[in-house]
Amino acid sequence: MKFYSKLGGALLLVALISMTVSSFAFAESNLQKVMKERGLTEKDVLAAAKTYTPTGGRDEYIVCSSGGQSGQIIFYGIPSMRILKYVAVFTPEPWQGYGFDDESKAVLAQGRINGKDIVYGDTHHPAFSETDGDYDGKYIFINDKANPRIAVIDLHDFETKQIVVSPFFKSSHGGCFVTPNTEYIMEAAQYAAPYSSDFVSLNDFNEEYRGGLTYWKFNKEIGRIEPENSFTFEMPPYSQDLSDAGKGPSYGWGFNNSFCTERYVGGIEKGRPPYEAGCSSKDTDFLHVTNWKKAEELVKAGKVSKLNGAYLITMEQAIEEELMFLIPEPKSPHGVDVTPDGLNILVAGKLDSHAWVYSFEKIMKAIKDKNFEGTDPYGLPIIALDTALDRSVNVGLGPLHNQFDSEDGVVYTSIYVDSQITKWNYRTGKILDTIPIHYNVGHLMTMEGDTKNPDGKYLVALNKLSIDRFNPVGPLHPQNHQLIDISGSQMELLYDMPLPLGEPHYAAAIRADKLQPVVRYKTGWNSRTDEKSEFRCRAGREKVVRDGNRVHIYGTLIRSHITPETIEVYEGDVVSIHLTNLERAQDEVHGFAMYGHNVQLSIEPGKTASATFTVDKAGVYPYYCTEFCSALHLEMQGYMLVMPKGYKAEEKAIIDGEKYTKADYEGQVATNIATQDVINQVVGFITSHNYKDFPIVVHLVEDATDQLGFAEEAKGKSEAAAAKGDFQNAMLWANQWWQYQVKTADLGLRAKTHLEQNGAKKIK
Ligand code: K7E
Ligand code: CUA
Repeated sequence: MKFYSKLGGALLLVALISMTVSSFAFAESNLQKVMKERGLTEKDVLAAAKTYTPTGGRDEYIVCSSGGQSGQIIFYGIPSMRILKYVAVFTPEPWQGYGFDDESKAVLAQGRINGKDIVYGDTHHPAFSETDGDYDGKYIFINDKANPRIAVIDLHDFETKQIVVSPFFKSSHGGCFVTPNTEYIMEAAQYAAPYSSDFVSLNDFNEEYRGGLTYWKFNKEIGRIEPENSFTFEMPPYSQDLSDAGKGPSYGWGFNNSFCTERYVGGIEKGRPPYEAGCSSKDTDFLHVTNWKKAEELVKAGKVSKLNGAYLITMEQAIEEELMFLIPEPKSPHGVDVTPDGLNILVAGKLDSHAWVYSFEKIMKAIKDKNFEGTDPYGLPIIALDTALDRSVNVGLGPLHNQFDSEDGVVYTSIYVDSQITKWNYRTGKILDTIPIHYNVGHLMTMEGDTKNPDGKYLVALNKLSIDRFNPVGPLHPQNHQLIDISGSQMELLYDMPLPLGEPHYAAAIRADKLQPVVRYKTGWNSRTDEKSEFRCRAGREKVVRDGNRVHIYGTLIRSHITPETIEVYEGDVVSIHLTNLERAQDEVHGFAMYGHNVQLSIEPGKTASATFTVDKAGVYPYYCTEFCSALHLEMQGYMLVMPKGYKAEEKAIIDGEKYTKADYEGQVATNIATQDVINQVVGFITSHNYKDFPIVVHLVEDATDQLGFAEEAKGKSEAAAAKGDFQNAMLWANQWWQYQVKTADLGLRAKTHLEQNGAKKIK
């Protein structure tokens, strides 16, 4: 007996193995066939396996990339390189209703300059908020180079909340870089300009034009920048470029590089040599070293005066209080990056083939010993290069930016002219590896690569040119983000991703599990101010409030109707439509678009959004929901009737297009009873399981209960009409009753599926 069972087991095992082998062989021959057909090498297939993410899969890292001239930011996943979302920041974006609803218009209005609306931005450097030198997943900041502004994006809903305008600069590039606890966001000027908004002749460039560096105070509790507690260092009219904040031992200090310390102002139209000649004639420019910790104390002690309504630390004061120092750096450098341990500062040469490694300790010693080689024309002390430098390393032609590896001392530098990434060690000066890039890399990024604890793993090269990498789409090419595996000793190219929107300058990658965004708002929420909207509306409380020609309409949205379904106003009225999305289910967004009024709202579950406009022409203006939200999405519609002034709405009943009989009504009721049976079964399934342990299901059940309540109401109206022999209305209300049942069933089935797929347990 024993023997037989053993034999049986063995036979079964053999059968299983041969099955596995044959199915594996089958898969393999299929794979080989596809590889052959598509001309893929084994290396390609390996790269695909490292990036391919099956349906429903998640990425390990989320990237926030600048969107360049689009004025937006872009989120995508790594390693899949799937684009998840463009977030509107400085530019109106209709899908998100940004710049179309009153709430976001108020955010954009914060970014006005000299009273003018500025509806685009040139976003360059996103920065995640940090706690103790590590990303905390709470906020992201981005600068606008063209109009010196900073925006705050809250990662709890990925929406732009605030825009602040520099009170001094006329451009800004060296932002956003945050101090290790996001005490401040650094923003440096780029093109020197007068601090006033008046005309100042270029002949007065040296005396009247100024650069600078602002430390914007960030309040982490409320998630907003406090301009009133921010301060700016006045700087010489050198073109300050990128910045970085010290950390660890260098905490409290900030670093900026610069170009065109020649202070050349061009003028080819007057026969003078152009900017590029005059701005690169010297061999070195200046690294600016600022002590923000000490400056903060002076501000708090009331020792800093204001200009243009904001604190300005003049160069005179900076010299006197020993707050700012200069150190020569290679000609026209670009990136400046503080090492994860905070001990070194790396500067990439751009017009030099070296990366220069400065020592924070040596800089501090020179400052302490007052060991200066002289001063610049503005009296700022200069620390000699030899005094501050650990080493310089030949990394290739045109080094731009640096990012760090998880391995101590290892750094990656983007090499623009040579189109490559160089991996090297800043402690030993040894070159470890290089990889060619397609083509002309700007910034590069490793996972959490500018924090205290870089993760290594992947690197993205943000390439300026894509040339022949993609199908041609005309003379304006997409940019190319190339994903590189850096987990081994040799870098390996994995994937090319075209980015079809603006020039993404810089990007930052955060571990996905640090992000915990919400799926819905508290009902009646103004998402831009993050408080209850004064215009929120509950189900059944929809109303119209008129004061003279000022009309406020308080409405709601829930599958599948917009309340109100008819809006009657008069020519010349100023109308505000405030809509609250009553849904609680995940992803049940409703939109709102109206003919001829530039209205397009995106109203996510819980949100209240408003559109204000003047109706200057009598007419008929249909509106509808723009998100395909349910099977009866197309029926989410209505009319705004703009009546001529003085028009009296006639007492004329609406004549229905269709006539219904008692038989129609009874047929519908039979359908509804059958539908109710389905609902009861689903409800039975849900309530017999531990559904309360699944927040998503709890929300669906809440929504379904609402819908069922509405169904009851409609049922009552239908029965009342039938009792009076009014089968026209009885049938219409019976149909509405059924519509609510369908929505209930839809929600219930979604809940049931979720429970089944996520291992819910039977409780009774
Ligand atoms: Cu294009 Cu940082 Cu603005 Cu370098 S920047 S490439
Ligand atoms: Cu709501 Cu479509």
